[in-house]
Amino acid sequence: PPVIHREDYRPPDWLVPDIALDFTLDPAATRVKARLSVTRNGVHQRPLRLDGDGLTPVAVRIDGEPQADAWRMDGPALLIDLPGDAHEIETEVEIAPEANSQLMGLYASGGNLCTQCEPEGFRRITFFPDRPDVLSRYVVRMEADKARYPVLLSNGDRTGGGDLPGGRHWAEWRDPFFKPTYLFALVAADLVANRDSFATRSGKQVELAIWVKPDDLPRTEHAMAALKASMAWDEKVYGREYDLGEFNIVAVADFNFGAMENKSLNIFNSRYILADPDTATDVDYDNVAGVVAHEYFHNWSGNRVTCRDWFQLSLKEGFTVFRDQSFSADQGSAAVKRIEDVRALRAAQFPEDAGPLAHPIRPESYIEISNFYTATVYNKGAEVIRMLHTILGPEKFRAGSDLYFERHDGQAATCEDFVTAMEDASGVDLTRFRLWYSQAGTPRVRATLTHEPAGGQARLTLEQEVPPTPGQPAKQPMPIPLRVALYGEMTGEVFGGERLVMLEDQHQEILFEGIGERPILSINRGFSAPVTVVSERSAADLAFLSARDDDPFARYEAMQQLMVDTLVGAVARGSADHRPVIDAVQDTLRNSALDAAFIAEAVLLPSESFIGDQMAKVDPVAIHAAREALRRDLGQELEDEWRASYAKTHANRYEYTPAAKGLRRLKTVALGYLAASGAEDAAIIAHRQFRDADNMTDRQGALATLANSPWPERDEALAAFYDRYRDNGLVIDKWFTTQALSTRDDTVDAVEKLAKHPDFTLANPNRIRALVGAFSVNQKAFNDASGRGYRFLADMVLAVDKLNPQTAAKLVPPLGRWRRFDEGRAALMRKELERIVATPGLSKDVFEQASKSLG
Ligand code: B3K
Ligand code: ZN
Repeated sequence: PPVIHREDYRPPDWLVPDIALDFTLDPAATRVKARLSVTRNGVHQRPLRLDGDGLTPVAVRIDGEPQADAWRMDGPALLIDLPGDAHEIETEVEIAPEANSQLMGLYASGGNLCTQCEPEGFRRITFFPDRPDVLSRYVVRMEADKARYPVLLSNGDRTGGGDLPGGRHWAEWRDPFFKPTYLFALVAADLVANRDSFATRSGKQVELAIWVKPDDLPRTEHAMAALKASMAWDEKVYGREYDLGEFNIVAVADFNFGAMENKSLNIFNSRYILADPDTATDVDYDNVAGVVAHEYFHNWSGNRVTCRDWFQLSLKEGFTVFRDQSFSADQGSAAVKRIEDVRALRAAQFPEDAGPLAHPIRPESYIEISNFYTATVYNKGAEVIRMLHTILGPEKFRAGSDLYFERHDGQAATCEDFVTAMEDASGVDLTRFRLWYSQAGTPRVRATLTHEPAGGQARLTLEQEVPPTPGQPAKQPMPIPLRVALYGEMTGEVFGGERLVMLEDQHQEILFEGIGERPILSINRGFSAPVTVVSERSAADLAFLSARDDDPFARYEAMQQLMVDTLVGAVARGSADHRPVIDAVQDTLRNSALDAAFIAEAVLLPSESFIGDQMAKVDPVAIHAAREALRRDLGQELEDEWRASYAKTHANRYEYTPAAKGLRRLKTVALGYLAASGAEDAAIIAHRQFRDADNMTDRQGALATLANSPWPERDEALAAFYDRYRDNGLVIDKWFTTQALSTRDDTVDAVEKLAKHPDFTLANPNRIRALVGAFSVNQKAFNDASGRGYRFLADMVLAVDKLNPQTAAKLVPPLGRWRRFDEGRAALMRKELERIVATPGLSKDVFEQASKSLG
């Protein structure tokens, strides 16, 4: 398959300022008529190329006349030779939404019809130059059976509608804003709406609606509150106001991604809309608010200013993730939000950056762009914007974003445009900062602190190394903003406050004066740069920071480092001194100045995969054993503390507040440690929590503890959970995930069996991710030495690929981690990748992921 290169970008040959679409909707056979006004862009003689994917033209008219010999097919695309500089092109095609298993273009979900166009789904609906730098005004007319599809929605404002003979009806929508194809949307559905409104700061009234199945209506309040909060936040923090009279959100059960920011008609995976205490955990609530905000924020960072080409994806995604992270931080505990975001980055992006699929946040080439909606483009992209915010400071950053929106409103822009706007508004030279857009790989920073008591000087030596990544063997040093503080060992005072150190070179030394006692280094505070810091700090120093650092992230980080050092040591030597970790955890648990949410994060051991990522070769069995041994010791040695924490957090009347969320989190963490301790009554406590819970957070927390256990209560709880929620797909997803993540020795068997469960289906991406995606991050089970986990995953990739290549391709990366494992496992993983690549009829999505993973 052809490789697309960033440097090959050329402006479009033809522009399409206006498009009128006319849909005669039917699940088996939908007619799509398109009328395009096209204008030649520049001086050239090239034909008009209209992308298509699986389309056959029923009719083609040029300036109102059928012109059989003026057009031809070039593979899937339609080519038209045009004499003049402006013409009107009409095409007509027929598509079958109910047969669309890729969930790209127009498809059916739960009996309704909806679209997904980003990145290249529009060409599955009609012939068009399907690229983000062709911006058009849309008029959309649709007609459908009224009983079956009473709700007809598209972008912009509804400008007409009415009844038609034969029980049919029609509606017309107009979007006054120029937009690219990927933001087009249409919905024909039998849904009900939660309606509300929002008055913008200039006094405009916006009608809001969240469309769901009737039974789900009571589960839409949280999303609606989040939408209104997002609208207010974007006005306050970025000065961005909403620009249309309507804003619609539609929830669908079958969706390849989280949600989609189509202009004024967001379409959501229902898991990021629906929430009530009985079916959604606190994490789900947070995700709903975060994704609602993310899609809403795209109205400016994505829609009003869009991307010139798909290599610029991080222009909208990195920036918008940064915006949604900031929004969530402002809604609750900023410290805990930062910890969660860094944990997600380390779990998903660091391994990507260290593996065969590593790419810069602005990739240089791709085979299938859908494969580049990655943690790198999104989450590292957000870290890059955050670094700009740190380097410029909030005022200059805001001046930069204002300039960017003003300068590029209505345009398809580039990452370079964004950085230039930041530079122009701030006066700060960002020449070297641009390396963050072009170089892949997680920089490693070695930090060494020495102290000269006589002269009262401390010297911080920083050394950076950016590891080689595919296609980039040698790297330049990056500008790395590090927030640094030095603590006095005896006094506990910070010397001279926090400093922002810019590490620009490969090697740099920073001198601190007036350091009268031995200093302890606190570095990369707030995780100011997405790097790995290597510093030889003793267990005592880390314990000090975990108890005293006034930056909550640094405090959390010190505890994590202490735990990682202990566990990596235990794996290397077969055992380790657990005492420093136990004492530090005890101090944290007893510290009444800390809130429960922070304590729960801080006392949690790093995941097995994160421990693996710190080692030259991953030994999943030894890591699991070492971590379980430490968990057991922590459980036993601090049993009284865990019981006290549990008792304190046990009060069981549900409330959705940051404080109550923190207590619930700590409660289940304490339960986990009690279970690990082997306490005789742990099974009873877990089962009681499961049975008596008045909310899903407590219930699922208890179920996860039970699912890891050998206790007889386990199967009973899993069966009860299934029976209670058998009609709720999103909760049944949790039932699959909880079992797929189990640390028990029989998890591979269980997962193979669950894949044959009547509720498992390859047609629903959420269900695939719930079982197969979850299993593939269960380091112990997935890497079973037999290779059964790898075989299972490859079988699933191949089965899903036949229906839905995009979702299949997302399952591949865990197999690409083979270099990180022993020869036996590596050979088994490669064998599965080779089997995938050799399969006839493979999609280019899976081909790209699997072939690169072998590299
Ligand atoms: N922009 C969409 C991406 C969906 C495309 C998936 N192939 C979701 C988001 O980031 O808001
Ligand atoms: Zn996005």
